[in-house]
Amino acid sequence: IQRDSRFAKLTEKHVKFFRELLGTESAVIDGVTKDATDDVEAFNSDWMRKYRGHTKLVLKPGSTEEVSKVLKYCNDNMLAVVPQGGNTGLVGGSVPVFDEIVINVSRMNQIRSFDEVSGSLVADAGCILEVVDNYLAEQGYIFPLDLGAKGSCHIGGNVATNAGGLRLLRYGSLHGNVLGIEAVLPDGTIVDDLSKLRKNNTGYDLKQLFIGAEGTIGIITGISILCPQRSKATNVAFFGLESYEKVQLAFREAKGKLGEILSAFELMDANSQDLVHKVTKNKRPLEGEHPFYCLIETSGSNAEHDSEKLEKFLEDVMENEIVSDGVVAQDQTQIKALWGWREGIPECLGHWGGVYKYDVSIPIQELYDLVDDTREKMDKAGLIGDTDEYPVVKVVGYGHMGDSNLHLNVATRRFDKKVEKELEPFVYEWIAKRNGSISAEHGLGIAKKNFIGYSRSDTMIALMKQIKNLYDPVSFPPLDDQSALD
Ligand code: FAD
Ligand code: 2HG
Ligand code: ZN
Repeated sequence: IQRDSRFAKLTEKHVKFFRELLGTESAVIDGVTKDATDDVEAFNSDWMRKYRGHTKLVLKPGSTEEVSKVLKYCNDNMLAVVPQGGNTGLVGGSVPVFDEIVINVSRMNQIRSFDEVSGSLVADAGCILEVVDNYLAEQGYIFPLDLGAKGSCHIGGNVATNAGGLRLLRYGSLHGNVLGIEAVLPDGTIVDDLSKLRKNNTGYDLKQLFIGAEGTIGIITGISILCPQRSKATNVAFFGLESYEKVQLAFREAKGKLGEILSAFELMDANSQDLVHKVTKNKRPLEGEHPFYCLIETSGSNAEHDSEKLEKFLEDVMENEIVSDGVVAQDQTQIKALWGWREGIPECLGHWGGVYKYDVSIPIQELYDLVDDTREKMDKAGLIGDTDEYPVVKVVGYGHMGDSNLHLNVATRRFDKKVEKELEPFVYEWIAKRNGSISAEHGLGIAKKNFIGYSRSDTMIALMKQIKNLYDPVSFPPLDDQSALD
């Protein structure tokens, strides 16, 4: 794709305006009026180091009013922008494609209010997820979303991507938990829908449009969210299983026997654990190796009651030979260590070079077939092997079994066009044939944008474009069909 020349090029005059508007030194990082390219660089590349833009300006407004003034000015002056939160997104949506101005709300990082009775929290979009969760822990509450990137991602970024994470099975999607949103539209209009109400059937629920919109229709500056009470008792068990059929049986048993206290059911295959082991060198939780592993977490209010349930579950899955081996964490340190074998996968996979990531929803019975089929394809093409001449290290499958959400990762020694050609559109066609989704939780970004048609009909795409054009009317005709969703 080419830069649309109708967007203006950044000049010193523009930078001067932003400097006067935002004031302090830390609010504007620019490589236009001064040589600050190093500072700007961190904002130009994504977490995977797969996508790289060429911005010369990063703006960090400190209030919703400032975001509004920035966007209005950019709109009036035809300056392209990209919102960026913690920059942990995995589809290249948080970095500029060309020279778009990065708008980062990290200076907006205050908790605005918390209601200890209802559990509703109102906070700035730039708050870091882990910081908010630690604050909530002190009040006996928990943020209804948890994910491996919690130490860096923003809650605004989480809402913008409608992140799913490790406990969606228990707490549900952000579409259900977010009570209100404050956002700024491209023309500077402030959307003041920061309701704290659980129920509000007065007209369209417009905030839903911003959840998962990936910043395409506005910048989220604040959110209001319903937080559940933090469970007093948490248990984590880690199992080895001999087949994917057995994993499915274990999942059914877990839902049946642990029901209301089940808070996570995560799947990891042997390859993923092998790579984590190679990188971390940590002692494996179980003796020997197994084709599949799963991590089960329970969270409840009565430790004794929960342990009893878990014991019964363990007894059954062992007796019926559903699981081959298992271990239950005895304390917080062990809980953390077991979670490390799951949460650490994305980071460890990057160790060899590039990773091709596919985050897909598939009917649960067929979930793992995609990994086997992809591995076979790589093998047939002669691309996978143990030595440097092969680009692919391993084809790995893991993910949120509880949500039928697989993460197919192809760990490589380098990003390689031959590998990409084998994977795409193969993976997307495979998904479309099963009516799955080519993006379960990470979004479209730049990586999946052109493949939306594998999961959405032409009618649905046209409706989405109408909404995009309503909130962000392009004052010139779009270059082509695709550019309307940029
Ligand atoms: P960014 O990466 O900065 O941005 C993501 C997108 O949102 C971009 O399109 C950006 O333009 C837009 N955006 C950001 N902030 C705003 C805003 N204030 N207003 C409007 N638009 C905005 N995702 C999951 O769903 N589940 C997981 O389990 C999960 N685990 C992860 C584990 C790791 C180790 C990593 C690196 C990523 C993981 N992710 C996961 C992906 C990622 O989506 C989340 O980390 C997170 O939701 C992104 O938040 P962020 O603040 O980093 O957003
Ligand atoms: C996870 O569940 C994240 O760990 C990241 O969604 C998945 O890197 C990936 O493919
Ligand atoms: Zn995930």
